[in-house]
Amino acid sequence: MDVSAHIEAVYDDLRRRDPGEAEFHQAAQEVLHTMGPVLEAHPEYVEARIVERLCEPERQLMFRVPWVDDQGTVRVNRGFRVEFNSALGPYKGGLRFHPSVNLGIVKFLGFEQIFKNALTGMAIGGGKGGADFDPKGRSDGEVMRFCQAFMTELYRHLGEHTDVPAGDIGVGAREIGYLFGQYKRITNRYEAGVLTGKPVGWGGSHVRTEATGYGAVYFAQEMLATRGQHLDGRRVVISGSGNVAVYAAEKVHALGGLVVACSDSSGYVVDEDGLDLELLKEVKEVRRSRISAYAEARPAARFSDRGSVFDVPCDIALPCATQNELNQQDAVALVKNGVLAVAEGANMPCTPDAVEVFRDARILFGPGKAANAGGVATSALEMQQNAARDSWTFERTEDRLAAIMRQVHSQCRVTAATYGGDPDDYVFGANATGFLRVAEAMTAQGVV
Ligand code: NDP
Ligand code: 2IT
Repeated sequence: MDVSAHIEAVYDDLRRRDPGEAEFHQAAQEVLHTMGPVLEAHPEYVEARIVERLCEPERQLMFRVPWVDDQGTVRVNRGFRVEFNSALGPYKGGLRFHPSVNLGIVKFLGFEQIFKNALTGMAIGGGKGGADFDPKGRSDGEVMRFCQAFMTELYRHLGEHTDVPAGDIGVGAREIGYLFGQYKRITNRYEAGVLTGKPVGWGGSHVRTEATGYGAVYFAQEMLATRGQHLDGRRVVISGSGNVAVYAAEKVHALGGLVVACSDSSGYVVDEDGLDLELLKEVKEVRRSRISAYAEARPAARFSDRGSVFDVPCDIALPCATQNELNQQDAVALVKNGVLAVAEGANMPCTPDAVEVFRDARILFGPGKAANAGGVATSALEMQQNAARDSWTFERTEDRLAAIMRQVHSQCRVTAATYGGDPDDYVFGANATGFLRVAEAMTAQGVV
């Protein structure tokens, strides 16, 4: 069979059957258009329709989430869980609470998660979920009642061997706590391994909070090392100021770099002295305030709500906010300002034409499936500790994370080279490595 015709047919079919799921189409296209050399080498995967099966989730759940706000008003949100692929292990992936959440976004995230999770080398399948609930401005009581209502429906689909959610945008330790409490209450079972991202005091893993950001910086460091460069003394720009952004910044500073800007959806701050991370955590994690409050508290910093954080000159850019936040124009500005490396802390933050700009300029580019895999990998470490009723030290866990990120990085390069590509092509390397592992398992498990 003609491989490119096969890929085209799968993609056309997917768009026809799921119109209006723009982000899912984009994520699928990004993988499918790199699959040629792999499928040429493995006609058995074409024969077994692996690509077609990968693009169709094993199960998609959508449910009503009714709850009552502090004024006594009844609210109705929509909940999602897409259980995409379980060839390698239980469905694993975060929950996103954000007003923009819809089925297409959950599917794009779940699809990416399959390859990312495979790339970590761990025994986790791919899934994702969330709700179109907006936690901004909601009291703790409202967030708790929402989480309880959400779990009241979702619990029946979860289990440490079935489906194990974690956090994502709008879901952190507070939400995981409320979700776990409700799961425990309904099932009358303390199943620590049913959710990851729990606080360390009751079943969580050290380093899970930091893992995605730290891991993205380790990945950037590995990429730089291939060109004899390092982070020390480098200027770094980070988008977002949530979980991934804050801990990426922390690791950059620990390795001698200087983070000069970060952002949220209202604008960005520039702080030429290097971000004050204690202040940033206080503003974002404790006060749950806007990023402008950082600049108000620090005279050396300035806030802007015009243009893009990526206009700020830097050596390394780490987009850590959300999908399609870094467009072609941003990429051109980064290249013009001499950027050396871009590592995606977020999922699919760079638009396809931005990635093209980096590729043409031979900028080191780490796609999210590889660069942000440290978060889910540490979730898998949390599952291991829960299964063993064990708790590792911070140092031991961080060593494991660092080793996993080195392995993810080298695996991307090796696979790219094996299939006749450029070892610097981390996009192809990540997609192909993840695909091969899942395809082998799916083939062995038969047509299911
Ligand atoms: P948080 O909710 O902690 O932070 C999200 C940050 O991104 C906030 O600063 C937020 O700003 C900003 N943001 C969100 N949506 C938008 C938007 N539409 N436009 C502009 N800015 C936006 O989430 P995380 O840090 O956990 O997640 C960030 C990214 O990393 C996501 O893409 C997520 O999928 C990905 N990721 C997360 C992992 C994890 O372990 N948490 C693991 C791997 C990837 P504001 O407050 O103004 O909304
Ligand atoms: O996108 C991601 O990898 C995450 N949000 C983390 C998923 C997880 O299960 O830890």
